[in-house]
Amino acid sequence: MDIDSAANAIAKRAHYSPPWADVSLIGIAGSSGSGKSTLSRAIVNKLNLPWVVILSMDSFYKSLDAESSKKAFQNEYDFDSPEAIDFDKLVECLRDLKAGKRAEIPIYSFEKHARLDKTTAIYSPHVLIVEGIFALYDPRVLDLLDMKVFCEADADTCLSRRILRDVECRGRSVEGVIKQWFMWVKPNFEKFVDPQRKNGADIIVPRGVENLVAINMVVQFIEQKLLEKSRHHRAALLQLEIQAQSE
Ligand code: UZR
Ligand code: MG
Repeated sequence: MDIDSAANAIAKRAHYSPPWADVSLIGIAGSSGSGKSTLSRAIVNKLNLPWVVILSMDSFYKSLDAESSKKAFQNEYDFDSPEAIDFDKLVECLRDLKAGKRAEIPIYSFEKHARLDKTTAIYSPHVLIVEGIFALYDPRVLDLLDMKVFCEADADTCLSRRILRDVECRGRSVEGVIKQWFMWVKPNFEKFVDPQRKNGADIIVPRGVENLVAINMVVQFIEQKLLEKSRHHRAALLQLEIQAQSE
């Protein structure tokens, strides 16, 4: 092959998009304590594939100024409003990943109520699960999602899970968690979180991780998507091969 035809072949290949440039994005929203993180991990385990990443929206909290930070330490800052989330940054990261680029994910410290200087890099996942109370909130995110899941659980289940987790893992007091629940989590659930089911949720999952039927449905959907992409990939490669032979 001479230089010109090699250059032509490369130019043609440049229009070909490999499967890793086409990550499947799954959004999992639902109340705090509804089991989003556990459900996400169950899906990853069941999928049993490499290149599956869970992205928690906790990473996208905005850094707080001194005044808001003071409030936060007294459980008086509203972390359960969409205002607290840096959706622009989230959209930027998701778009980068969709374009096959590397994304720098912020690291948020709940001890400092600020974003750290470091980031975590994600690149080339085949499947990315975005989980958080507002995973189905921003229209730009909704546009990018291949599947929208809403996790459902009774409020008393959510509150008891939240108390146990926040006391054990997040160094909170029972009083603090309960105060925050009635001040922010519950009213904002009704105002912002619950209405997300209407933002085109493809599947509503009651009983989270116990719901094997729902987990299997999500897993089958992802497997189907990956199979389609792999077929498309092989067909595109075959076509390139045929073109190369005829040149
Ligand atoms: P989920 N949250 C924490 O308190 N600490 C963390 O490190 C991460 C999150 C809280 C957050 C919000 N607000 O109410 C909730 N505060 O967890 C969302 N304060 O996360 O869906 O996992 O409960
Ligand atoms: Mg969680």
